[in-house]
Formats: sequence, C-alpha cells, structure tokens
Amino acid sequence: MKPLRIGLIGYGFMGRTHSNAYRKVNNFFQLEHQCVLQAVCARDAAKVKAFAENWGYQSIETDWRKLIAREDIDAIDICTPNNSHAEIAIAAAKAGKMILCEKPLSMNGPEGRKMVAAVEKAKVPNIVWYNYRRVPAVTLAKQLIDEGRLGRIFHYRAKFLQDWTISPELPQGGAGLWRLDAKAAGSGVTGDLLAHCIDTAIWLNGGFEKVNAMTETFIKERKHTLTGKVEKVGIDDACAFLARFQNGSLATFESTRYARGHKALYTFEINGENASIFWDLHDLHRLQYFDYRDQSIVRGWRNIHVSDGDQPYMKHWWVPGLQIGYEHSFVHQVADFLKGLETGQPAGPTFREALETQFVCDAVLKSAKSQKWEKVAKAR
Ligand code: SOE
Repeated sequence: MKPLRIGLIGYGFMGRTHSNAYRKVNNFFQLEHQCVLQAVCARDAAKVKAFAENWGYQSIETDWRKLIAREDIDAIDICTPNNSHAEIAIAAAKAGKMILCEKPLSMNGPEGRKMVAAVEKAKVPNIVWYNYRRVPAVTLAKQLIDEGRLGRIFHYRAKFLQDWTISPELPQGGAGLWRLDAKAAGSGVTGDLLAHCIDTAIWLNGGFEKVNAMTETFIKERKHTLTGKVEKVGIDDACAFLARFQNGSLATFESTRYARGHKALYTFEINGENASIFWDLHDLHRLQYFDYRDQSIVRGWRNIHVSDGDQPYMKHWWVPGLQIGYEHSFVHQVADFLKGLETGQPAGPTFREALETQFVCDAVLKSAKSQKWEKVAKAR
C-alpha cells in the first residue's frame, strides 16, 4: 500500500472527526493508499502534543508554514477557522500538497476563486468536507434522483436549526466560539449551516439561479473572548431565503441558532412529479420515500432503513439492519477521496464545486442587504 502522510492543521471538533476518519478508513475500505497520521499542527504546543498522543499523530508542529514545508507530508487537512483557509490552502498548493479543506471553502466567493486557481494551477487533488453528502441515506437520495424516479423536480425545502447561541452571556471569538465572530467566520448561519444545505441541494438538484433572503442578528453585542471588550456582533444569527434553481424548481431554505429545542435539525424534502424524498439528520439512517406510481391501495410514505449491503457504503460496515452514524460520513469522504486518487476521477466537492456554494452564500447575504432578488454568480 502507498502511504498517504497527513498533516492536520487545527484540532477542534473537526480535527477530531477527520482524525477518526483517517484512523478507521483502511480497516473498512480496500484502498491503494494507507492513511498515516504524520503530523498535527496548532499554536499551543502543550495542547497539540496532547491531541497528537490521543489520536496517534507521529509528530507535532506549532507553525503551519513549517508543516507545509515538510517533505514527509503528502496532504494538508485544514481544520482552522474560516479566515485562514485561503492563506493555508494557497501556500499548500504552491508546495504541491494535496488539500482536504473544512467547509465552507472560504470567507466569500472572490477569496474562494483564488483558492480554486491555486489548486488548479498546481494540479493538486483537493476536496472540501461537506460530509452530509456521504450519509448513506443522503447518497441513496442522490441515486434515486439520478435514476429519474422523482421525475421533474418542483420543490426543494431545507432547514438547519440549532439553539446554542440564545444566551446573550455567550461571548464571541476564540476557540470554539470563533463561529460567532464575523472576522473569523465570514458569516453566521449562512456560511456555517446553510452552506451544508446548499451543497447538498446543488448535488441533488443542480445549480441555483437566484435567491431572495432575510437575515437577523438577534443579539447585537457580545463580549469578545480575545479582547475582553463588548463588541458589535457581525454575524447573521438566522437566515431564511427563497431560491429558484436552474431546473425551474422553487426552494425555501432556513437556518437559525435560535430555534429553542433543536440541536442540529438538518432536514430536506424534495417533491418531484412522481415521487418525494424526505431526510432528517436526527434519524440519519432513514430515508422517507413516497412514490405515486405504487398501487393506490398500498401507496404511502416508505420509511427506508438504509442499512443493507446494496445501499450506499453499507457493505463496508456491519450486517444488514445495523446502522452507522455521523462520524461515518467522514470515513466515507476519506474513502472516496482515496478512490479518486486511484481512479483519477476526483471525489467531490472539489474546491471548484464548493465555490458554487460560496457564490450562493454571497448572493444570499447580498440579497438580505439589498432586499432584492440576487443572481448567483457562476463558479464554472
Ligand atoms: C455548528 O454548530 C456545527 O458544528 C457546524 O460548524 C458543522 O458544520 C455542522 O455539521 C454541525 O454544526
């Protein structure tokens, strides 16, 4: 097997999900490459050492530039806050490293475009961690749509609801809370949560044409963890938008961190002329499917438990009927990325594909300001 020596930058929540995926993937998938946890990098030497020991990384760095310069690293995994993705990715591409970048790709479309140019110029394999595509039930939804079972699609409806930022006492900025700081995150729920919904939607239903959005920042000021001062909040706490897809379908998207009672309720429903699909992250192994072509006396919503060997990814895991969870979507992403290296057919979303999501986010935020329909710029 060929070693694929990983250099991970950042050790937060995503650093853990990715590390877990690298450790497991070769136990469950037959691949040419073997992931090697070569080095992990973060600024705090004591913390990064503890992380390396826990996850089995062979070495540490405290300066990402040194990590990128190392000859014994093949792939850079970027798990840092959004405002550092571009600088790191562009430097990693110049150094000829493969790049696996945490979502969203960038702070905005123009910055993302520079990242796309850098990886395409350097011809380095690249991918963005939009992991929900690889929940087996979501991948099955893609299969059913591509087989034409839904027919013409009329509606796409997605939500991503959370409730963890309702307290005005919650500070912004710093480890764990950089998502509340616009300077580090770029935007609020639009780039953090709706970006997932948009990526899945583009994958399942094709490109967006235009959007009409509203956003709100419910808590206008929060103490900043790094400065200790009360500062203006620049992120969107909630965002809802209407969209028209290029295929003529109509859509609604909603995300908030103020939906009391919901921790991570990502749902989508798609209505086609023959059939409909519904998926819910809280019940992630199930796909709800309604097919109007069923005989009328038995017609109804089917609740498909996606756990059989002939359903996406499942033959790699346990026996039929036994389900898997959130962390497996990351294992699948690494498996597909490695398969892409073998076959020369890159797994998506590549930086260029993820740029489309960035342009939708830009149009959404622009529309929330202009109060008008805004066209989505083309990434290709
Ligand atoms: C935010 O709470 C968050 O962790 C996102 O950053 C992730 O991308 C999402 O999958 C779950 O929620």
